[in-house]
Amino acid sequence: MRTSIRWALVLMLLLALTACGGQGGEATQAPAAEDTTQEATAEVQPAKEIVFYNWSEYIDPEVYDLFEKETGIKVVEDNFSSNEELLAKLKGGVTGYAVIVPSDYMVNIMIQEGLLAELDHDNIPNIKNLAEEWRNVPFDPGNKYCVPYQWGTTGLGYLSDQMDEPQTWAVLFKPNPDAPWYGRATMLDDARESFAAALIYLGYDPNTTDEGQLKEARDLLIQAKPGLAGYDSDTYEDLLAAGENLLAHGWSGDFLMAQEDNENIAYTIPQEGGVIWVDNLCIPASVTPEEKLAAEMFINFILRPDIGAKISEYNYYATPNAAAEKLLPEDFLNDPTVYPPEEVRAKLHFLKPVGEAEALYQRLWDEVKAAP
Ligand code: N2P
Repeated sequence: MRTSIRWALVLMLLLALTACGGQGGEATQAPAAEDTTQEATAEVQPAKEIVFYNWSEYIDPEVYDLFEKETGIKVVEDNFSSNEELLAKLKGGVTGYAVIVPSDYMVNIMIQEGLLAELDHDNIPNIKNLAEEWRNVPFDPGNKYCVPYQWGTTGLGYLSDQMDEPQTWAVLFKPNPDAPWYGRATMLDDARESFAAALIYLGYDPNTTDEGQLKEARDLLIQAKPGLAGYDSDTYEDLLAAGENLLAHGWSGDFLMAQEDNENIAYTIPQEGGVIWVDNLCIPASVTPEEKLAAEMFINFILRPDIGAKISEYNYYATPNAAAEKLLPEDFLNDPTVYPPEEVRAKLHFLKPVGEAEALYQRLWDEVKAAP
């Protein structure tokens, strides 16, 4: 009796093992590779927490709470100050960032370097809310890798109760010790942006790769230094609001946001022109499938009309989201700082990748930073 029970157990165990082996075999010998992929995708659960690597003060933190309430996914924010800093992080092999916000020309570079994951549009149905002109941007046709987040311009913010509206970039590049803003002005801590200001002032293409022109721009930036309090991309608008500085090279919406603290802050694009840009929500190629799904859900959430409008109302940048734009108040849509009028727009340049010259820009920028 006992022996037969023992044999029966051994037999059951053998049967169970064969069954397991059979199952495993079936799974590996799946008839169509496509089915396996679908099965795998269906099994992916979104990560419970993702890191959003963003420019500072660029999203209403309430968006995180609303997203978490809806999906259970927590978003943690970390900040970078320039496209080059973001690129260096990714090239250095950092992992853990699920959503990043590179500008136009940097999207180009990142696609070329294989640093971005392709978006699964099935997970981002709200992409349909984008205005037509943002569905086919030259740096990423068809939104294959990124979704435009916000757009704006780069110009000069100033305290209108303490100085006249600056008409020209000469307020920075021809420093005058008698000017009230001398030593109380800042420029962006950003190679491409600061070189663009100098090149535009000199009448050159802000995307030039000509070494002579770039050296001239370097000399001009060095010449401006005695009139500067420093280079700053994160707190320049707060220093204006506090009355510590009078003039700053910076991004349109940041100055509008700081108007909430000091109504005398104003913004202008000097007569020589300035920079126009669009920042984009993208997913680094290094993400896990779980992070990618959560990242796509977050991007889809941002593309909801009410959330898009909320973000623009917070950061004062224009939205590429047509459905969100409909929800924004008239005075926002008529604000010339947010939407530059045609004659100003004609003087704005997008930054473009400069290929090999990128290293030259960085080297000359290092020289500017190191100069007295
Ligand atoms: C927000 C910075 C705007 C990003 N503080 C400039 N591309």
